[in-house]
Amino acid sequence: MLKNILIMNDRLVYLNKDFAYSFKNENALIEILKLTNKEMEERAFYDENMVIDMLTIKSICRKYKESNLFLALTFDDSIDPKNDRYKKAVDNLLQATLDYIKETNSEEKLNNPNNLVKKSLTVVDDLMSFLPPKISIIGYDQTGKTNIAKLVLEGKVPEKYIETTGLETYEGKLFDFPLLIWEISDDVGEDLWSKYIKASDALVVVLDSTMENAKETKNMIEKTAKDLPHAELLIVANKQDKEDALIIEQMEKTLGYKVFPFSANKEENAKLIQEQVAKLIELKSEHLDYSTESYVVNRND
Ligand SMILES: Nc1nc2c(ncn2[C@@H]2O[C@H](COP(=O)(O)OP(=O)(O)OP(=O)(O)O)[C@@H](O)[C@H]2O)c(=O)[nH]1
Ligand SMILES: [Mg+2]
Repeated sequence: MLKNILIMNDRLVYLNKDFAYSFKNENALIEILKLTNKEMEERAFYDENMVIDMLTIKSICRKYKESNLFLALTFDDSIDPKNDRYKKAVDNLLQATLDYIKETNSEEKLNNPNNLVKKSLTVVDDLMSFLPPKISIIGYDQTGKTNIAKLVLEGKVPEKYIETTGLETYEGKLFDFPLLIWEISDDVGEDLWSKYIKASDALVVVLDSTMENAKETKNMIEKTAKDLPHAELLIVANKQDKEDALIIEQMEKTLGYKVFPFSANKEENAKLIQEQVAKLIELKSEHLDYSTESYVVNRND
């Protein structure tokens, strides 16, 4: 997913749009990119794509000779810089920046990146829809995967139950942020299942809060560690409204992970799951309260 767009010229930042926390210390990212800009200038790299790989976070940087503009896109998944759609989106964004600089002669406006963000929002949206986060929802039959996907993207509970076979994909927005959700059935077979969850930015694992399901889901979670060792997890103990639902402590003991108690059959619970999913992908939004409890599991902590 795309995490950050930065356009600058020497120390003057024209546009800095964060979509998600790229680093625990956000300033560190800006500082690294500033150094990269300086180095590219010294080595006279122009009109070139350059990919910097900083652990799992990648940045594609481009520098334009005529204007000395430096652009960096930071994302946490691999993208082919030669991809035509990406190239076109980057060109559009740089062109919007150049136009903005040309028609803006006040120093104050140039120094206020928000003005450019407002002006180039459609171009930024285009880039975002090109690289949205992908979340996979996994779990056994009838645990509540579809209900959760609909609550996250539409805030609604489906009117009637329809079985999902194989793969179902949903596209929508979460707090105005494009999001792709894949609901993956466990009946697709191991090979296909592994293929489908690849390139997920995060995983939502859904359980129906029974002991039998908790035991089998533990194995499913272990399988994901092989395909996606760095993806963070939200483990949902669904159907907590049922009288025979396991209590959370029992589920956490069986699974060995923190779980999020939930009931996906009520529309008024939409905000609760939306907030946790937003935390799962480290979404930045003024509608989000980061001080509330997070149930996100990071296996690498
Ligand atoms: N009581 C209760 N029922 C729920 C809850 N969440 C989902 N359900 C019901 O459980 C059934 C299955 O829900 P789905 O969301 O379709 O589950 P799924 O995992 O997508 O099912 P498959 O795609 O068939 O594997 C539906 O009848 C839902 O209404 C919940 O929290 N509480
Ligand atoms: Mg389903």
